[in-house]
Amino acid sequence: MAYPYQIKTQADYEKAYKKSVEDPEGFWSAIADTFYWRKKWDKVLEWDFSGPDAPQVKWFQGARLNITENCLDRHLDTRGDQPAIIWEPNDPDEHHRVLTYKQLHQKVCIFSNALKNNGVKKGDRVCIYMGMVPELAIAVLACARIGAIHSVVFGGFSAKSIADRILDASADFVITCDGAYRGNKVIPLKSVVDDALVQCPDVKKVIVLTRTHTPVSMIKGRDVWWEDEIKKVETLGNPPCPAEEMDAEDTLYVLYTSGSTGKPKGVVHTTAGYMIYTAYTFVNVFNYQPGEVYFCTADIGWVTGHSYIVYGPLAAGAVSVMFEGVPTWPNAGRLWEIVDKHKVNTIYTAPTAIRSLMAHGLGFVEDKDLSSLRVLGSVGEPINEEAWHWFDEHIGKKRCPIVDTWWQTETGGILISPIATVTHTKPSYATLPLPGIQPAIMDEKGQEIPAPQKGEQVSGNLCIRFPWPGMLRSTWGDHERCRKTYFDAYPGKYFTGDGCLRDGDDGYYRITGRVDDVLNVSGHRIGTAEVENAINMHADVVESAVVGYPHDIKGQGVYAFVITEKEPDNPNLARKDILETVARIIGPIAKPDKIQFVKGLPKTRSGKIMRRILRKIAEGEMENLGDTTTLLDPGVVDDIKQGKL
Ligand code: 6R9
Repeated sequence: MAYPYQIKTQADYEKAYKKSVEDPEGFWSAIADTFYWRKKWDKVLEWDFSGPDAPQVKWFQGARLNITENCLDRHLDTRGDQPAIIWEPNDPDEHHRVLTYKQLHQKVCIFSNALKNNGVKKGDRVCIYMGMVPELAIAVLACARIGAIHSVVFGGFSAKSIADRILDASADFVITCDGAYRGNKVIPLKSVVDDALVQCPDVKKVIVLTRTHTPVSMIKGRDVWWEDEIKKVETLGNPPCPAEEMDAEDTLYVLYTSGSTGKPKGVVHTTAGYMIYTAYTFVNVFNYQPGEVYFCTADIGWVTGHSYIVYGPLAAGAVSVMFEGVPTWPNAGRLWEIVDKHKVNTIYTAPTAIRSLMAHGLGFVEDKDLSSLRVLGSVGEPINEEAWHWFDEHIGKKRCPIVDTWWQTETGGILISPIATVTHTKPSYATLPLPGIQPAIMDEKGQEIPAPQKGEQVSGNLCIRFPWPGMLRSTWGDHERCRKTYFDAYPGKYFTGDGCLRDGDDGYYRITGRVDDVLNVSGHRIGTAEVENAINMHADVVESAVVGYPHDIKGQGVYAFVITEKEPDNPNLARKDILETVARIIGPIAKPDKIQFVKGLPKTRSGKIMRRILRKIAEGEMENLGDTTTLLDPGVVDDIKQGKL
């Protein structure tokens, strides 16, 4: 089956884009027609970005469906024996696993019944904290099949972060593993969950999958083994698990992400629009052809894994490779070895991975057969030209288009990106909006900047002026927060938090990075306020300020300026204590790369920390600090400069 909505030429793109703007309802309903519905919609779109209860966005109102019937059941007749998931383990010597659509369907049905047997019902929240094993995808899909709302928490987050998310979502159920393999490490996931649950007495059941045989404590009445629960269903003869009929706008999942405040938000995605948007963008951006092998290196703990390992590829009936390990273990050739082994046609990865592999040299690339590759993708942060060219030359051998895909947890799917084999690519440009996406570049006064003329470039803050099916609908438990965060800065528009530049010669967009207090460290989104709160929990710390600085591999590094009660006797030990505190409070991913102890922070008379100055110092730009006259005590700046790491 080819995809009727696949864009094959520049003319197709232009036609689709025009139609999507002139007649968005006609455009999206024609695509939606190719999916499986229990009942079709009464109305394609109703929306409001500016009222007091904004955003109000309803796609395919009145429609009834289950996303797993689209991701699994409807493929059974046409491609039941084709692999749905090819799973590559952490240890290259362990055998890989292949789950065909039939097998995945069966496993999802069995685990769905196991969830039901454990009391999970439609609308319940289920927190999933697992490593990258096939059962993670199975757990996600099983929740969706019975209408439970999944909230996946990345395996690198701490017990406290899990607890905060469980409490915010009032999740009554947790699915985890005894442990997870990542490179040469074993992460004791269940034990981290146990620490989290000390704060979450309402959690009724924890289902634990065996992976690493790490010793765990199983609490009577609360904790059960995945394998036992499956057996219970199997002894009943595997009764079928009909999918729960859901409303188009029922919540599919909540995924927590960092913003400029200290507390992560639960981004809410709903069912029908998200399904159509992830499938449509998957097929078009990667120019996916039926039967091809597609490999996204992300973790399902992040939105990229949700949309482009699980939902998008499976809704399109694709072959999706899932990798348990890390790109640099046992050596920096691991990703290329996987490409070679499974004859991967498309690899979708992050600039930080490319940069770290680049640093290990070509020895790990040259002995692999990468001739199966046809399309390369990048996501998570701006891709610098050096990394782009390395990817192009050494991995794509200059014959594979690179799609630099810009999007966010909130957008659900890719918004600005080349379309592989169609769009002419240009290093460091995400190029053009996909059909249905109407960007607007705004100036500081809140005015829209007109499109640049030839020979001209404009830059400003990136907004989107019209709804698209995959967008967030709310933030869990606090709709007003969603309005304030995304729809307040530029009334009537969705504000992305990113800055961008547009080139008048080709109309291309280049994403320049966050304009708020969000850092992008190795493609992970981290709020500076979150890190500061964590540092400030340390008993010796009075105050701290965190900024980002350019980092060769991570893209951005975390630089913390810290005031302590008294000068630390042993600064190195004090730094380690702070790192340990951050790892405890947020997780190891948020640990600062540099910690500088200071006596004071540059503050305005109203007490606001002038981060602009700290950012410059962290970047090593000591001279051009700009206007410091409004500072309460300009002297602190010299002190900080002298102590610069
Ligand atoms: C999908 C994802 C979102 C933030 C986003 C932006 C940055 C993502 C990018 C990119 C430049 C790209 N970002 N893709 N910047 N070029 N191709 O990463 O979601 O974790 O929510 O991060 O990542 O700053 O605002 P999320």
